Amino acid sequence: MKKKIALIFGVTGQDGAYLSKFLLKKKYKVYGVKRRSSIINTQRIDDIYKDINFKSNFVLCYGDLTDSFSILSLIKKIKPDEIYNLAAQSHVQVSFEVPEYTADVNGLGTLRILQAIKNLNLENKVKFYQAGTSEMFGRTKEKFQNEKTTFYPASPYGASKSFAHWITVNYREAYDIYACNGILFNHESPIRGETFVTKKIIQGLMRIKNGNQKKLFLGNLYSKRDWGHARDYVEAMWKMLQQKKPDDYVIATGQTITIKEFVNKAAKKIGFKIKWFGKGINEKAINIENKKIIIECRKRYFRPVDIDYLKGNAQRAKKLLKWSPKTSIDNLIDEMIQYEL
Ligand code: NAP
Ligand code: F7E
Repeated sequence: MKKKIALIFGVTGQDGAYLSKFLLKKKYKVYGVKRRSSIINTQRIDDIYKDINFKSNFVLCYGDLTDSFSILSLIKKIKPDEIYNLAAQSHVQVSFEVPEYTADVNGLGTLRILQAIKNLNLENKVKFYQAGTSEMFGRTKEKFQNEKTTFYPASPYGASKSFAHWITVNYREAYDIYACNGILFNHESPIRGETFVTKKIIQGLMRIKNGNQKKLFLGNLYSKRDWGHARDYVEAMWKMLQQKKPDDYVIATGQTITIKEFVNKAAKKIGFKIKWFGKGINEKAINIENKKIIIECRKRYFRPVDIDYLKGNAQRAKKLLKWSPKTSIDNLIDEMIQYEL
């Protein structure tokens, strides 16, 4: 039987690494698109090359979502069965600093892939996955967000992803492309980017424990997030492309906790006894054993506007995709700590 071919934009990111391994295990031939960088950016996927079972089916190519020519020529040459668009300027706070670039990569980049599929007359051959996000729900008042919840993005990142979502729906309806939006809530892992809050907390606390860092500086401690494991979420991406008809699905755990609760869980597991005191920007945590302050807040980590509350309802994915999250928040934290060790 002919091997299925997948093309992954954003292969060097957290989800790109998990998805590559997932598809290689399913015997796909995987082409990954990386962008040129001045320092090696393939750390998350280097182990694939060392794996005798995988390396002959894994190919890296250069490309960039801001460059229509590279997108078009890659799709033309590879003629994939499935395209996963995971590439993005994915940091919400950074999107306030580079809004135009964020819109270009996340919004127009998605359009460029869809238009390339159309220009190459591959509408009936290629299946397309778009990496949507709970950030599109933004400041919604709905307490349990699902596929019907109205978008109210609260950052250039959220707005750019909302464009990407609707242009994907539009190309599906206008040109009959098998195109799906995954609306994924926060998902983390040991290979999460170091400036996202979960990784920053665990790495920071572990360094403090080992005497390599004095303090951890954070921003808003009271926003709530619905955190799952990236390994579980990439499976949902693939399942979306294996259905009879394309559609959009929320992927979430349905559990939500504050940043402060995440810190408390991680600190306890790492062996700290901490006590919080102070309010707002002056809130701090002290290590009870040596009376040293180990966590403080800094204004630079607060956003011009933040999303206070996200909690996803993935009932539809559970029913139609037979997907459910396998990793609890506690197991996720344990795995992230273990990796740092
Ligand atoms: P990530 O770790 O930040 O990875 C993003 C990937 O996009 C990296 O491979 C990055 O390359 C690449 N990229 C950035 N700009 C690019 C450009 N101009 N052209 C081509 N590639 C570019 O993100 P992630 O956590 O794996 O998330 C994957 C996708 O899901 C993203 O689209 C993100 O917005 C979305 N999402 C993530 C979450 C989450 O909680 N993780 C939730 C919902 C949606 P470099 O390695 O060179 O930087
Ligand atoms: O922030 C608060 C911050 O940057 C989570 C991306 O994958 O998930 C991610 O976006 C919360 C926010 O993730 C710090 O204000 C406090 O309320 O880890 P984060 P995010 O913004 O939720 C969504 C679903 C995506 O789609 C995105 O691509 O934590 N927070 N103190 C902090 N956040 C950071 N980064 N750093 C802090 O020091």
